[in-house]
Amino acid sequence: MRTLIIIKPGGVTRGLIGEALGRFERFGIRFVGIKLLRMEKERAELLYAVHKGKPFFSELITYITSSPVLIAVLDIDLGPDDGIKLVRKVIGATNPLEAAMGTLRGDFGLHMTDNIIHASDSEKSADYEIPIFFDGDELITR
Ligand code: 3AN
Repeated sequence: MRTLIIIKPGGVTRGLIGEALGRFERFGIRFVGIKLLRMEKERAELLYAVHKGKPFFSELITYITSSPVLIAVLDIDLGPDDGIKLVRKVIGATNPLEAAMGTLRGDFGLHMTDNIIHASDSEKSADYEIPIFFDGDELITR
């Protein structure tokens, strides 16, 4: 299965790219696409479309567009449900204060907005999010 992660502005500016990507690599997860970019407002609003209208929406958009992010597509030798579960286990709970130590958010997250990393939360989200950032021919095929 394939899914998407985004190392958020705080993760990039704090020098946590290697740390974050390394944790996925150690599971034997392969990267099939990687981009460093500064997200435009339009793409950020597409990514977070499900949160439109929520009180934290504008803060989230301002934050994710504030400086470059690293976007990666992961290829995992698991079915969709297990693949998503594994990635969510590596990143931890949304709120860093509740995320377990040993997870990326538990170890490095500061608060809900600056929680270091985004990951698709379902197969459906991954199928929606990947094409926002990658054309099909930009992803490595085996
Ligand atoms: P996750 O990233 O764990 O899947 P979502 O999809 O519920 O969590 O939320 C997307 C992003 O929105 C989170 N990574 C977080 O930065 C932000 N967020 C979610 N809930 C809140 C909240 N109550 N207050 C501030 N930011 C939030």
